[in-house]
Amino acid sequence: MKYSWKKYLKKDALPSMWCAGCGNGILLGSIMRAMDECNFAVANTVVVTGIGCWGKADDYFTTHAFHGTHGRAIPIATGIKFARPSLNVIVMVGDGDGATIGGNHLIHAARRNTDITVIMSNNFNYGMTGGQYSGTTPKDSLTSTSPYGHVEDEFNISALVKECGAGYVAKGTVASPRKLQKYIKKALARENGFRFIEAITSCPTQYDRYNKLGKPTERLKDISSKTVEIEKAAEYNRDELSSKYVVGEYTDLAVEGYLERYEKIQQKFN
Ligand SMILES: Cc1ncc(C[n+]2csc(CCOP(=O)(O)OP(=O)(O)O)c2C)c(N)n1
Ligand SMILES: [Mg+2]
Repeated sequence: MKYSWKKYLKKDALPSMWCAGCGNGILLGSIMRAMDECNFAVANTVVVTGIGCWGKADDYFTTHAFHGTHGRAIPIATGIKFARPSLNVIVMVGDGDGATIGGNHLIHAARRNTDITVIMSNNFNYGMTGGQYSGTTPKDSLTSTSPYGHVEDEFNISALVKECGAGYVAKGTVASPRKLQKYIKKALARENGFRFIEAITSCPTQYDRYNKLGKPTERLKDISSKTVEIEKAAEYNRDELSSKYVVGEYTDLAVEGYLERYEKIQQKFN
């Protein structure tokens, strides 16, 4: 019973393609444990991904999977959910995929309360393609395309998704995988509305190396030391928050999902 989450793990696909010390494996474990807690049937669940290191996540699930295109995982998942609403549809996107090239799809799915769960692995860069900066790369940090310090401000992507009207939004880190699991379980257990989980993760080969954040174990400690609970965020100013990870539940609202509203319209004509 303790290891019943392993039914979701495609063991033949191991070892994973992720670099040694990458936090994506920790996130994968939190997701599978949360799916197990929700008793998700393998045959009734679809994992949808885009392209990127985290976009390879679908390789490791025994569930149905759709490996989509970069930035377009959310519209693909929307089509799957609307075509067959009884499916559990879980979307896995990177910060480049979901917050940058596909940012428009993310905000509109949140606004519509499309009935899917999106789990973003935020490693603060385009990991797969050489460590370029993305929409979540913190100001002043170093990447392959900002070798002297990043000029732009970064998104707090969870805050943005909350403002778009999503029913459930939470941010956790791979340094606290049980908390992450708790948030993912809450998101998956909801039957409707848009649910968004942002998981801050490590990237030893690109972001962490450029920024001298230490070996993978040191980076996990570094992530913990930069974590601020959302209830305490008001104690910091904007500049201070740029180097912190504000974690917790950003919103937890009872909302009508898109499908529920659509059905109400249909009923008017029946
Ligand atoms: C339309 C399109 N643009 C660009 C690319 C190239 N590309 C592939 S993965 C990637 C970045 C992935 O970054 P992210 O989503 O953060 O995932 P990570 O690799 O960091 O997990 C890019 C730019 C692509 N495949 N398709
Ligand atoms: Mg990334």
